[in-house]
Amino acid sequence: MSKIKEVANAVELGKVKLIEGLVQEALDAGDDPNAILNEGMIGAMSVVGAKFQANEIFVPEMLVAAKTMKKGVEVLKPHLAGDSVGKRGKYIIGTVAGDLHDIGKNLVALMIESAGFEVIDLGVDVPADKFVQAVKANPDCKLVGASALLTTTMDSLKNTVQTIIDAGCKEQVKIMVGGAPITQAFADEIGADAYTPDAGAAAVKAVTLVS
Ligand code: B1M
Repeated sequence: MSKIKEVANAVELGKVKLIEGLVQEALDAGDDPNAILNEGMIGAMSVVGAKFQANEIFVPEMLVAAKTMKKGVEVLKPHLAGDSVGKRGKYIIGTVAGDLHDIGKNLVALMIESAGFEVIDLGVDVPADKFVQAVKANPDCKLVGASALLTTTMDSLKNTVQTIIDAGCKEQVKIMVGGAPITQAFADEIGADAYTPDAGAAAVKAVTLVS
């Protein structure tokens, strides 16, 4: 079995204690860190989601898979991130109110940081007002990213964008949105400036938005 497949199996089965060693072994074997992330860990989370949907596993198993992935990403982090933190300015990011999913948001934050931004991470379940407060507290920040993973929190994303607009912050910041249920059409509909489907594309888009 390839090392990447072993990493994927460990995430899928929630082998928290084994994951760090397996990711390190994959790196030592010369596997590309991006392939370990995308084919190994993100791929495994899709399988976890499908099993949850099919009632084959339940919330506790999803949680332990998420915990396993987070530990694995910690080992990968130095291999994915660059060393030019902050040179492109600040980037405020958070998962919208009502939504506790943070793995995708954390990956976006990591890629954004590696593209040279200083990331201000507001965490999960972030009320729209808190985004506004953060924008106003950082007048030199030009980008905000908001993540939503549930179809039920798409409205919360819409409210977040509208609250930022209503607070008069659009002069200062551009708003980027993303997350599994989000589409370009939805981003356009709610008045976001940019939608990207994944973390890598978010980093590329962020650079173009401030260039
Ligand atoms: Co939840 N969950 N979950 N969950 N969970 C999903 C999202 C679900 C699709 C599973 C399923 O049914 N197949 C489903 C949503 C269905 C829907 O909305 N239609 C679901 C559900 C139903 C729920 C609960 C309601 C379950 C319950 O309690 N009955 C509950 C809701 C809690 C809440 O938020 N209020 C819940 C809870 C949880 C856990 C806490 C157990 C755990 C999260 C732990 C954590 O994040 N710390 C969890 C998990 C792990 C998942 C799945 C299995 C994996 C999510 C993940 O991390 N994916 C997920 C199924 C799935 O995604 N296939 C599922 C990997 C991650 C890298 O991908 O987050 O999509 P993703 O991020 C991507 C892109 O979306 C994009 O880039 C990222 C990487 O490239 N992206 C952006 C994300 N944000 C972006 C922002 C950007 C740009 C791109 O710009 C700013």
